[in-house]
Amino acid sequence: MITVPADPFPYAFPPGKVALIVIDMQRDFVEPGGFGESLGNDVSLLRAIIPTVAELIALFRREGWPVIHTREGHLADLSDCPPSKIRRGKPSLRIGDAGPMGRIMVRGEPGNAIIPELAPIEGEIVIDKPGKGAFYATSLGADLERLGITHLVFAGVTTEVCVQTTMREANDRGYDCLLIEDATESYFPSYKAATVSMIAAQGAIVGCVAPLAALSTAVE
Ligand code: TIU
Repeated sequence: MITVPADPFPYAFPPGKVALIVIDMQRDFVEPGGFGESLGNDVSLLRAIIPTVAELIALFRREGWPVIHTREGHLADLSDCPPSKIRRGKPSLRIGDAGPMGRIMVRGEPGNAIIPELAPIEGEIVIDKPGKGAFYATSLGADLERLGITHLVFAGVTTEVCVQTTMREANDRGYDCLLIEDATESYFPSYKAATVSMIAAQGAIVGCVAPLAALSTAVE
């Protein structure tokens, strides 16, 4: 077992049964001109975590542990996108509209791609998900079972939306979860702070939380 100092107690995981899930580090959320900015958000906040996420991915690759990437997006005919999701809010561009990086949140469009700094490499699983949670309507559960994974480490955006939803889905399915707090970000700093705190509250009701340095030192 490898033990990481974490909140609210040390997070122990068996190497060989752990995977990293990097949530939605795609151009639509992290680059200007995408869905995130169309919702009125400042994407520079999210861009600040890119070097930390890259370091976390490099650690997993070095150890030979699986790295799984997710992308939120929809089929070209939007048949997997609930009308309520399209209607929600008053974005300058809605899901399916043509934007500077292609159709907003549509699979295969340039904006749906993972940012080049964190691009998946040969052999890494990429999960295309229509929802906030990466387990809903995807192969993720079956993939993790096939790989014999019991412990999941999380990074990506946004902390209170897709990261938290996926961690809760994972927690309900029995996975032991760790959130790397400096490898996740929100457009709203107070939402990130509240999410990090509620995940670890009540004896890690959703999972443990630690900075990347704690994991790196434990793995060395
Ligand atoms: N990936 C993800 O979190 N999807 C969102 O729509 N997040 C927002 O914060 N809007």
